[in-house]
Amino acid sequence: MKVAVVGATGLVGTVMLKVLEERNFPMTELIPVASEKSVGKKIMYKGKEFPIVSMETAIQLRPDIALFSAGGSTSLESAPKFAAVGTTVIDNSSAWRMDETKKLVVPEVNAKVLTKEDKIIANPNCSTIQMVVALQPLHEKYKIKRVVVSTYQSVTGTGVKAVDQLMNERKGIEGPKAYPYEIDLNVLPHIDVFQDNGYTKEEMKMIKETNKIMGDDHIKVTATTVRIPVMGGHSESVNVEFENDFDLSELRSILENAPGIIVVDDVANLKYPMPKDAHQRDEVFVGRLRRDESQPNTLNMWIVADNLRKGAATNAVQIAEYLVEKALV
Ligand code: 11C
Repeated sequence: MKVAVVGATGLVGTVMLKVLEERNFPMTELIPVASEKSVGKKIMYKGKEFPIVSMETAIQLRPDIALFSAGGSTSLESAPKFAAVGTTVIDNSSAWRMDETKKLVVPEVNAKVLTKEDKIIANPNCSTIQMVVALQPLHEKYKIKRVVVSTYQSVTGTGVKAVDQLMNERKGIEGPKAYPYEIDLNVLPHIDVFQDNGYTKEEMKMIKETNKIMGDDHIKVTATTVRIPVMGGHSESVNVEFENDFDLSELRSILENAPGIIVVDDVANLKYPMPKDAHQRDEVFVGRLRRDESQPNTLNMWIVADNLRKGAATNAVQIAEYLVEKALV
């Protein structure tokens, strides 16, 4: 496989390269792509140097797969150009996610929807990915009616500027601000821009993307997304109402046996998922499993994942792995 990584110097692009290397992705050629100011610089992959090239050069090289993490407008402009030369694009931006002609994929949930004809495939939002990985096996068994989610999201979801803001504030240094308020020792109930309905765009992504990935518009979702001064991953408190009742130990064993999930739920020994433990890991961690005693057939759980890995880079690489395995590229 000839693989282009578009946005190779960014936060997610860097992790994409790391994940490709760690998982020994079958690659004959790596084509790192970044903005004009980085062209000619080198990146390291498997101990070798690779020169960063421009978008135009990369398109001429006709890669088999292009992993994009370069923002929505770059993707809208350049993904179709790659698709036109036969490249399959896996795009981490929100540009194509709700396009009815494009698939939105989390391999553990809906990889089967992919075909050879899919030339632009959308990678979902990080907070959606980790939630649907945990919801899908439960939906298959108990049928979900409604989900109420509140998130506790890492500053890495915003990008380098936000990480710098947090670190600068911690050291008492003035610097550029990614957020309208201080983030250290604070909590912002505000991720991405506010919409006319009072929700943020991040909240609406969680609602719409969940229905599309799970292929079920009947699942009702409501979300409150919150930024906290944390780095290792996103956490979510998720309340799930099922149509059918469940046995808690059976439900736990369904999650334990589901792909991509590690259950960490031993409160007697103070074991529960935390971003510090999920950091640099590819799995989704689930814990605090307990009945919601305020109404029937309802569960409370806590879900944590590294938002740059399963929430972005790892999910994109897993889609690429599936395409290779099923000979869809
Ligand atoms: C955040 N979820 O944590 C966002 C970052 O649509 O891919 C990812 C935005 C996206 O701020």
